[in-house]
Parts: sequence; C-alpha cells; structure tokens
Amino acid sequence: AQNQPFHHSRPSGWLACCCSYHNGQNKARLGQVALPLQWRTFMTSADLFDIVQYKLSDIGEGIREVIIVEWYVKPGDKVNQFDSVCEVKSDKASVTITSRYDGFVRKLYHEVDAVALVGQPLLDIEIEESAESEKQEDVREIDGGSVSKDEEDKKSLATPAVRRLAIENKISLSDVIGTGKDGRVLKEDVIRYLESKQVAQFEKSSASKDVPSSQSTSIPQTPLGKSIPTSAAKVEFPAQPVSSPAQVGEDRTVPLKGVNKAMFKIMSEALKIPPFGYYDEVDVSQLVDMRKRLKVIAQQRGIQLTYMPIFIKAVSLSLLQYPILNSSLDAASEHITYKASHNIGVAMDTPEGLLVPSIKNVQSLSIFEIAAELNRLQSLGLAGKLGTAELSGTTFSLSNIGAIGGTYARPIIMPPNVAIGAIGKIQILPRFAAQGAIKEAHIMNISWSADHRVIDGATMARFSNLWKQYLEEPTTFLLNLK
Ligand code: CAO
Repeated sequence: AQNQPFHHSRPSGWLACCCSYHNGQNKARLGQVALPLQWRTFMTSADLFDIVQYKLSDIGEGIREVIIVEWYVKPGDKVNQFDSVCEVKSDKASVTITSRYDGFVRKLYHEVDAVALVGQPLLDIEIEESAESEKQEDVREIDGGSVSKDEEDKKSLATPAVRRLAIENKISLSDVIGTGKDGRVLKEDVIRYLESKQVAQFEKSSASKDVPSSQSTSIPQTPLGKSIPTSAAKVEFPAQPVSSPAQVGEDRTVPLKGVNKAMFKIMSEALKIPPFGYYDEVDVSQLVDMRKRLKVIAQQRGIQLTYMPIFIKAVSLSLLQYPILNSSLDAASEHITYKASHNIGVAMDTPEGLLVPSIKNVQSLSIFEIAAELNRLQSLGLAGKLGTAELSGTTFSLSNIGAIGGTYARPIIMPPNVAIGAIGKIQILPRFAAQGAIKEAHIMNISWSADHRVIDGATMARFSNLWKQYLEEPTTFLLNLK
C-alpha cells in the first residue's frame, strides 16, 4: 500500500466526503526493472529516475469508468505528497486523486471530459527522491550502533519531504511509527502522530483544569483504540495548530479544491431547495441525569457515550411515525422514495473539514451500538480515513453544532435528502416548575430545516414534538425500543 496514491472521494449528493482509496499503479524504472533497496545504494544518479504510473483503481460501488472533471496539474509541474492532481467523477461519486509522492508530473493520459477506465493509467510522476537522498537513506538503513535521538532520526526511513515535515513540527522521526515498506515513515504517519499529540495535549490541559487531580486523566479509547476528541471543551482549549499559519503579505487566489470544492458544488445545489425552518427548545434535564449514569456503564465497555447516540435513536423512532422525512426526492422526475433504512448522517468537524458520515440502519441498532459506531466514525474522521462506505447513503442528518458552541443554526438540506436538524449547546437556564417556582433546567435548542416542496410545516412540527418528547422523558424510549 505504500506505493499507492490516495483518493479523496465525495459521493455525489453529500457535502464533504473524503476518503482514502488506494490506486493500483505500476512503478517503472527507466531502462531497468525495479531493484531491491540495498542494490540501489550503489547506483549512480542516472539510474535513479523512477516513473510512477498511476492507474485508476476500483473505487467501489461498481464504478467501472469515470470522467476527468479537472486536472490540477500539467506535465512539468512539481507535486508534493497529498497535493490534488485531478478530480474525476462517476455517476455516483466525485473523487479527488492526490499525489503519493514528491516529484514532477511527466504525462497525463486523458483530456478533461474524457472517460478513464478503472485499471487504466491516469498520469505518470517522476519521483523526486534524488540519488543522493536515496543513497543516504539506504546507507543509514544499513548503518548501525547509533544512540542519540538525532542519529536515530537519521536512521528512520523517510523521504526528504517527510523529514522536513518532522523538522518543521519539531518532532523526532524515531518517535513516529512508520507504516510504509520496511517501516518507512510516511507523511500520514507524521500527521497521525501530530494529531495524537494534539489530542493528548488537549486532554491533559482539559483534565488538569476540569478534573480533580485524583481522577484519571487517561484518553478515552474507541473500539479502534484511537483517542476520542472531547470537542465540547474545544472553545476553552483550542488545540495547537500543526504548523504556524503562514504570514500573509499579499492577496492570494487559489482554486477551490477537495472538500471546499465539494462544499461549493453541493451547497450551490442545495440552494435550489426552499427550506422550511422550525425551531424549538427541549428541556433535557432528565436526559442529562440519565446519560451521566449510562456514560459510566458504556465507559466500562470501552465506549464513549455522548448525547448524540440518544438524539440519533430518538430521530429514528420519530421517523418511524413520519417516514416522509426519511425520504429521497428526485426533483427532475418528481418522484419521492421512502427509504427503508434510517441512515443518519452526523455532521463531523474533522481536520480535513466538514464531513458527513452516516450511521447505517439506526432503526435496528441499540443506543449502545449507535455510540460504538459513532466512536468508530469519529476515530476514522480524526485519522482522515472516512471512506465511501461511511460517507454515502445518508437519508437524514443531524448536526451537533452545540459541541462547538451556539444555540441555533440554520442547517442546509443536502439533496436528495429532505430534512436535517441542528442541535445547540445544552445550557443550564432558569425555567418555571410546577406551581410557578423557578427551577434550574438543562435546555437545548433544536433547529430543523425541511424541503418545503414535499414536507409541510405541520409534519415537521409533529416530528419535532415527538423527538422532543423522547428526550424530555427518556423513559418513553422503553415503550418503543425493539
Ligand atoms: N451540549 C452539551 N454538551 C455536548 C454537546 C451539546 N450540544 N455536544 C457534545 N457535548 C459533550 C459530549 O456529551 C461530550 O461530553 P462528555 O465527555 O461528558 O461525554 C463532549 O461534549 C464531547 O463530545 P463530542 O463532540 O466528542 O461528541 P458528540 O458525540 O457529542 O458529537 C460530533 C460528535 C461528530 C457531532 C462532534 O464532535 C462534531 O464534530 N460537531 C461539529 C458538527 C459541525 O461542525 N456542524 C456544522 C455543520 S455545517 O457546517
């Protein structure tokens, strides 16, 4: 997998879908066959031009061919790892293909709007690793007996670009677990390492401020063994950026790419929908109390139980009563499809931007199972590994903007879905109790948007009322859970 480029995929109809696919490729050496690493050590620089041929790999969902939408590079251009090289589109997904190497583009195999077949080459890149750097790296590999951190660093296998990234971020390569061939440290290994450091740092500062010193400050683990970000405290403790922002001295015009480009296209499409907005407040005091107890039990089973799984299950139970809100609209043919599965999308703030993975078949999942899946999706999102399977097929969405802050939002409906909800922050506020006494209540705001071409306001309001009832009196779940 080390020699394979990444694709970033955005299934059509969904805002920000970004996944790592792996392309098949041939690695051709000019005038010779590829040789084992140790042999290369003794070659002259003239022997060391690697031309990497990218092929369009199977990108799933039965896609056999794509159309080249746009090239971001041309022959002669220099590309770095993770730079976008082109965008391709099938009837099901848009995919941005990114470079796996630092190097120079040597050949593009297709014009824009041409059809590229799965398994056929897309472009050639001459990889940049110079004879000297490869030679040095390989000599380092076979050298031994080093003890200092610097020397250990030098022994780690990595491209010059990866070394540069490590230096810029003041980390030691020897601390990073390389997942490439022969333990080579890849750029994503460094990024993953930096992210885990960020989360650990954040957890530490959060714990030292919020948690009595006798309590554990360990980072909660997901089923994947990844740390879970606790974003509710993000406002107070912003994580350190991976690198300092560039000093901007002049205007810069750049093309929209990747997630931003997807957002541009899909939001433009979403503008065609006349939204009906419906807003309400929910007293979640009982739920807060209940979640506190369930959280401990879930934690013992290795799962982080936030409010989201409960909100999501309540959505699904309410959709059973109002199935039109879980439908898919084909505006062109004026048909509506009532979707059998409740695939609830969760707007997720990830290092790559906004992504909307969905939890599939929520109608048949317990709250605990939803929590486990949400933990998994969050870990994947954090690691930049959400794929088409996670990012497609959404039928209804929730956006927990309250995890960041704020009370109301106007969520944008993603066609072909017909509704979406945005959840505000739970706040402790004064409210009237029975007999007019003032009580302390946990209040949360909900903002729904529905496609008014097919959903009328009364349906949206009734759905919202039912959802609210589940959350205000969480014991009512018991009656309808199967
Ligand atoms: N009110 C109060 N507390 C909240 C909260 C809210 N609305 N939302 C989350 N919290 C709490 C959680 O319960 C958790 O606390 P505990 O540690 O006590 O369990 C903590 O904040 C961290 O939660 P989380 O954010 O990690 O997890 P989540 O399941 O609540 O939310 C996710 C997951 C993915 C929805 C969230 O992390 C996220 O990315 N939200 C941003 C969504 C977004 O960007 N929307 C805009 C879309 S349009 O551009």
